[in-house]
Amino acid sequence: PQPVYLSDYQPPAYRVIHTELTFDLDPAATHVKARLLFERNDQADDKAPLVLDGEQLTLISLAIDGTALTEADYQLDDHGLKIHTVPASFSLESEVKIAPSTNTALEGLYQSSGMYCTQCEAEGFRRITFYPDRPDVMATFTVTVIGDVQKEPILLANGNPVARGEMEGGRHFVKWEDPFPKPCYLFALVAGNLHKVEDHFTTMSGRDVTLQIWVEEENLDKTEHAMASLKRSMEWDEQTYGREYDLDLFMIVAVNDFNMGAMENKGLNIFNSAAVLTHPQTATDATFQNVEGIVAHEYFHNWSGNRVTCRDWFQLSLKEGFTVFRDQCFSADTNSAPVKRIQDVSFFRTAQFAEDAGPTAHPVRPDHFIEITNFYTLTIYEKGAEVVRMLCNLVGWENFRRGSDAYFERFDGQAVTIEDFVECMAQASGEDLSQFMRWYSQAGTPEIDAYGEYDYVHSEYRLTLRQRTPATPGQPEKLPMHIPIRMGLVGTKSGQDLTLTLAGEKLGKDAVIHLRDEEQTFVFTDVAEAPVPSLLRDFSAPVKLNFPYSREELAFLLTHDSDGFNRWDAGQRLAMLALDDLIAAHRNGVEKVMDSRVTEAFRTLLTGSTVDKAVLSEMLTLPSEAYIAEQQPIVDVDAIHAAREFVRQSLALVLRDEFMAIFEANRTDEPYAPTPEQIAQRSLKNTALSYLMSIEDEKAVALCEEQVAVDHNMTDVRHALTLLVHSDRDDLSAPALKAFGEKWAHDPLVMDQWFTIQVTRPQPDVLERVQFLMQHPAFSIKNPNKVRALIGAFAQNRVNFHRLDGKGYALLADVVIELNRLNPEIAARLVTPLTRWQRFDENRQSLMRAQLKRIKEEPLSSNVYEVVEKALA
Ligand code: BAL
Ligand code: ZN
Repeated sequence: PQPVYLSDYQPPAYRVIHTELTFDLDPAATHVKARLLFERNDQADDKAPLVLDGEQLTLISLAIDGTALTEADYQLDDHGLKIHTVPASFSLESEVKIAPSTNTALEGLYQSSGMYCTQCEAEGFRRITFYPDRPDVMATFTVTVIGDVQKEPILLANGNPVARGEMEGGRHFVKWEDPFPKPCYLFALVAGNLHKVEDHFTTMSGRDVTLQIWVEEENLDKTEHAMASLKRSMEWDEQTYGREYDLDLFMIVAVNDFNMGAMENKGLNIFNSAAVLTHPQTATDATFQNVEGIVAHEYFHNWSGNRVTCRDWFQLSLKEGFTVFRDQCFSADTNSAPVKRIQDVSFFRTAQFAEDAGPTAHPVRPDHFIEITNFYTLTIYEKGAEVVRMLCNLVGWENFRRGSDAYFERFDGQAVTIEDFVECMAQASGEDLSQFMRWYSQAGTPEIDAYGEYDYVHSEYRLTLRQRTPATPGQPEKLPMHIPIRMGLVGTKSGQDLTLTLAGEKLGKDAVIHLRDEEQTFVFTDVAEAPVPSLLRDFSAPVKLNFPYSREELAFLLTHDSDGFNRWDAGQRLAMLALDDLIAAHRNGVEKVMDSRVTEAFRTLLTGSTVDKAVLSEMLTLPSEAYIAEQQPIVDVDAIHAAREFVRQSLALVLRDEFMAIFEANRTDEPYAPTPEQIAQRSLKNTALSYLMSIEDEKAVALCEEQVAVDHNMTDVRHALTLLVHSDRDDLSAPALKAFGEKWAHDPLVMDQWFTIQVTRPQPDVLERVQFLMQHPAFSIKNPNKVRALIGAFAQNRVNFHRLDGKGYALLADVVIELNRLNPEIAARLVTPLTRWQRFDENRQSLMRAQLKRIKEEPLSSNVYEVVEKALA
């Protein structure tokens, strides 16, 4: 397979003015008729052929302006169709046949639990009909869906229904019109035996919008939270961005087999059932919050993505980075803002930093790709959102909002580039953002080494910052970035933020300094007392910042920093220093000794803390094994696991009563509600229970047994069951698991949790469990949620996946090889843990490489080929 390059972009020679489609649904032979009105673009050569994408289509007929074409008129291959000569303006009529029932890749039109649905982003539409499948071709659509009255009573597509009727042979049809021009990746069709929940929203200009959530009948009681989230999102986008919904109908459909979380098709969002269905008995707090965020994300795309879309797929972060930033702000406004930030950054620093340091590292705007589905990455989404967040902080919210208004107004109905977006921000603010653009073109995580010195004589604090971005594949040399660093100086005597005066200008007690050069020194004057710097507040830039803090300074920031995020981060840094010592002790076979400063910091948090419960729960949570691994030059999975467990157990032994008191104080009999207050309380209580279970405290074991039996709240049940299964009390966990599995055998989303709980435990029997569970009737390799819940979760189980006999790697490779044939997109994602082989010891490196080479010997999809090729380069 050959890569495509951003630099080769050419506008299309022909645009589609209007698209008319008719689907005659059948599992093995759906007929798709298309009537496309084309016009040649002014700049195009009048002899330019018409080039259409098309894959896995059986062509039945082809005509231009009613005249059938013969084989001499066109050239057909596995990737599409080229018609040699066409007029300047014409109608192309085609009919093709496709087979939804055998479509296991879940791209294009496929069947999920008997219902028909589509996934067209990025390049799935070419599996539906011959078309210029590129986002810069935007057309209005009229779609007629014909189905069986019994099997497909509900027939949905984008826009508004304009006609419906009965047909002979037990068939019926519905005709839909979408008046907003859209690229074909936003096309959607759903047909099946669906049931709806309906509500309404009145927009800011007083229009009534009908809101519908379509599900299988048994899930009708799991839609309330998604509907409430949708209404909150619509209101938030009006109030925050002035964006109003534009159609009279907004639909969400839940499907069981879906490669992504959800898809923002115009007026007809299609959701993975895991990203929309919730019920207190079946979904955890984390799922409730995730659903709220994804519903918001897809809704926000209506403007940032649909009304204004991407010129080409290299610009993917234009819509995704901006929309993730928007959904992050929405969730922060709706829940606990500091906790949202802590959780996002915690995940980002673990997973995106790893991607940015690995063989598949790429810029927020890649300059080439083989398979675009491989670029729905943490870099495009999450780093893209961090870049937009920096832009917002650089220009200030008011300018950002003016820039965003200008962007939506100027480019409505167009397909544009990242430059267009940034230019709106530059014009609204008057800022020079040219150096800032490097965030879009340079891959890798910038590292900043910081050093500070207090001069008692002159009352000055000199802060020196040196930046460096490491080489990444294809980018050996990097230029300095424009990095906004939000900071304060916390007085060691007063414990208060000191006023920042830089070059004679008073900046206040919390300010943003701009690092633009490779090295810069900032001299703060009138600093009345020796300070501890609080740097990168609220994670103001996606960088690694090293400052030689002493443990005492970190303990000081943990209690005195006015920035909630940095208070949490100081605790993480303090714990990391202790963990580093313990990892070294484990490797050297030396007795492990707990750092009493960490214990005392925890005691203070447990007994005297005034921070809110949600933040406190985060502060009491140690860095994950994955995050710790990211900090090590060579990952020693066993030493990391042993060190972290040692800290957990040491804290639990010394602070047993304090943890128990926190647990007791936060138990409640209130009926479940996904409110921020209740979620915080449950989170804190369950964090305490985790510590107590790390020492298998008798009372904690009894509490877990009690909690597993509660029936009204999956958050508590799942947490307690996980703690039992991850403990050595198999006598208790085996019957509890069995009972849970039997009780929820009918609910696929709960069974996903059942799989994950079992394959993430640290005990050494996990590999055999995975093999056993792959034969379980609830598992199917064709369902992406099952693959993620069982195989994906196992690959995150660090001690078991990285077994020294290499069997964990072999199992993953076996599944990747099988999935490569069935669902290349999921296969390519699943292979990721093997691509990180450079991070491990030589023995594991060679075992992981051997599996990558075994995969490479297979006849590979372009998806898996691209990832494996990079990993072995
Ligand atoms: N556009 C793909 C799914 C999402 O990011 O919303
Ligand atoms: Zn998105």
